[in-house]
Amino acid sequence: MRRHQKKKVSTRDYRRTTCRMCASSKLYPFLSLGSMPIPNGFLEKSDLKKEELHYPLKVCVCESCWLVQLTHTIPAEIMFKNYLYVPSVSKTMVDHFQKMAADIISTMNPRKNDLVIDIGSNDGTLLSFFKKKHLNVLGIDPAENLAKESNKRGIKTIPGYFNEDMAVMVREKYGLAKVITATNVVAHIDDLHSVMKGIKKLLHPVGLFVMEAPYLIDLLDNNEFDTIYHEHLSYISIRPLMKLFEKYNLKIVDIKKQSVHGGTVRIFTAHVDSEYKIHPRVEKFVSEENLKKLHLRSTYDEFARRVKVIRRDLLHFLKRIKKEGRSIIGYGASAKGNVLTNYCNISTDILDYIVDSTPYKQEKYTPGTHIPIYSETEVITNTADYALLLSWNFAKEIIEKNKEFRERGGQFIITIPYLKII
Ligand code: JHZ
Repeated sequence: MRRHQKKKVSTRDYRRTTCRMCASSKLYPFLSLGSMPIPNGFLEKSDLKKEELHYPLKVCVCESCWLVQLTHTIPAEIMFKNYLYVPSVSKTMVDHFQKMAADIISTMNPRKNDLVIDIGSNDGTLLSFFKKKHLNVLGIDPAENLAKESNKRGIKTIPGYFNEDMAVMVREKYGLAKVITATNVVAHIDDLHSVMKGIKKLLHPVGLFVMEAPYLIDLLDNNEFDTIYHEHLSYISIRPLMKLFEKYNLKIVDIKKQSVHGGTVRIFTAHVDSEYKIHPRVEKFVSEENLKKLHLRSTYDEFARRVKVIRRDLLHFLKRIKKEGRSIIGYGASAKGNVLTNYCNISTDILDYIVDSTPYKQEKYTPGTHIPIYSETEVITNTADYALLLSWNFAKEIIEKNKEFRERGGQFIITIPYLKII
């Protein structure tokens, strides 16, 4: 195996001592995934010999507000300035965003030319569906490469971070927003209070703020430990979030469960004095969180125990089939895949390479484990016996489009929620 030049960042650097939501110092650490590079830190061939920074990856729960969060906060500039993840390469995500736009439009009937703002707009996929319905759209995203691409495609995008100052600037220039969306981004933001202040200032009196985030209950129930990584500073559950919104005179008016990303919640929020009624579903989510004992240490300890079992079983299986002379490739160079491979120390001694549909990732190497990434067409010509599914959240889409691989005897290895070979 290739020798990697690791440089471990001290565990004292970037360490949090208080909860990012309620400022309590009662943080209970329950799982360490070790030390690894940032999950979207893909490398060029010329980078492979350079030193690679490894940051601690450890998760804790606040015993005051019960927000699950990382113990270390890596500065956003390190992670998001040049970003290679785009949702538009996955049909599942494009369909999902189309339905999400339709859901929001039917919920609040915005008028032609009303303003829709997407925080963390990535390549503008979600906004493109609002634009088709004749709404004015504006994206905000720190990834300069993606903002440039979106602007080229006609989705006006400001490169930058959403916070209170950005909200004030946008309000002055573009006016109040009838809809503000934020998919898979609130959990990525360190200063949640500044986000809330920004939303409060930018949201029209009858507007809706609609966010989506992977749901903590699914993460725990389905052992989705590989979705724990440096970008995800918080792991969203409703009870702590509700308190945060209340603090800023915002109210959660509805929550809808979605299947993407291993189980996601779509949360609709409005000004507290707006006419939106609170749907009974909201209370059901709160009760469910009590039933699931999200307010007990033992829930998290038990999860951490299961994670170690998954690693042990997976490594045992992979080593056995390698010994039998079988070849294995990886499928989907996702951020979560990079967590799994780094945590399990899986490199080119086990995986020949990884295939991925994202053009930006192809011909690059995975962070930490330095596995080469090729386009998906490699699977068709390749004779691998197994494909380790590193994007288990797209299992259906990926398995369906690789019928030929299975017809000639290839098998998929799925790790989450438990080891399965199909
Ligand atoms: P995917 C991203 O995580 C990053 P990742 C981010 N931080 C976040 O919060 C979560 O999403 C929610 C490829 N693929 O979506 C494309 C194929 O090759 O699970 C992607 O590289 N063929 C914003 O990176 C990867 O798999 C296919 O047919 O863990 C999937 O990455 C399909 C469907 C996907 O997210």
